[in-house]
Amino acid sequence: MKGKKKIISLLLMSILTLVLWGCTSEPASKPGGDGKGKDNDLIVVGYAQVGAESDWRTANTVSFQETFVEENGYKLIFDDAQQKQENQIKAIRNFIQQDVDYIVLAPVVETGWETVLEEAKEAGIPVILSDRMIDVSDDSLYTAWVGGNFVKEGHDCVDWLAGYLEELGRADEEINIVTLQGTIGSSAQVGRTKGVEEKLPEHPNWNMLDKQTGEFTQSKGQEVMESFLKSYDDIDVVIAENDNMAFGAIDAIKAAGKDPGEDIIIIGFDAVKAAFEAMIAGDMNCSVECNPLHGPRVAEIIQKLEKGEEVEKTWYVDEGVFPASEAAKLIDSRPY
Ligand code: GYE
Repeated sequence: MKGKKKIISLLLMSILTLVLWGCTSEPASKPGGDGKGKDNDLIVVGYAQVGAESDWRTANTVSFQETFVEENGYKLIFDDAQQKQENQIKAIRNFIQQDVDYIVLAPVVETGWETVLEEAKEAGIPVILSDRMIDVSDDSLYTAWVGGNFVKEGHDCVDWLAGYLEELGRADEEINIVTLQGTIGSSAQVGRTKGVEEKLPEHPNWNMLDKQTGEFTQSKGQEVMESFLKSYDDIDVVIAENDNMAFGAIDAIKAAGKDPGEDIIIIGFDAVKAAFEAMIAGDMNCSVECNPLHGPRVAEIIQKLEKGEEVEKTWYVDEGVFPASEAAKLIDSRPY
């Protein structure tokens, strides 16, 4: 009896020793790490996201959430700013307070970032811009930017329309266009509007009747299109600066008893899956691609920085143009 008790207490003691040893032998921080000792060995990334206004944005969020996972060595702190710059500034200040390793910012608009980015710089936290650009005189306020070439997308839109009108035998007709613009002051809006405007003089028979913001959302796109349809009875083309506003325009045109894709040519940007569906349904004519899958690209930049390597300041993503004639063939291969 006595012997058995002794063995049990010896066993218990050795288990206790093992447990205690296990607790204290955890390294305080990763080998070669910065000694901050946060979340064990994980690289902490704060992402100040614009919001959830479009299919593009959702795909972008998912791309970050799937990339910056523990298995890949990251902890992601995600913030949805509901399309408000003040919320993004707050989020960045929170990230600084939490002493994250990297800040990723998808800036809702281009201006007004100096103060908060100075604060990040002073805290020694690298800022990587994703998707949209910022307008600052000191470009040391961010480490790198990755996104689409919005001006080129605008050019591609005009060139595609010119080719399509030619195909339809309407190249010399008077063509009336309206534009549903994105969030005013965002790079995606500024660039696409500029790209289209730069090329308009090549087509003196085209008139830009009106431009107004639809805030990149389907509901606002629909609302603005309804008012355009009331003001103008001879619209030939809608340029929607994202697909979701194009979907809103399609609904407004149908409600007005017209046939989108036939009576009015509809062009969107992004080339999200739902745009391929709208093209297959005959409601939409073209979408100019803008790739949202920036998660792995930002991770590549972070990995380089972790190794102390130099990174390129500007990373443009390759993008195509997808007309309705190719939609059925391509829809299944679309990743977003
Ligand atoms: O086109 C739009 C989104 O900044 C490229 O933002 C992005 C744009 C995208 O809401 O759908």
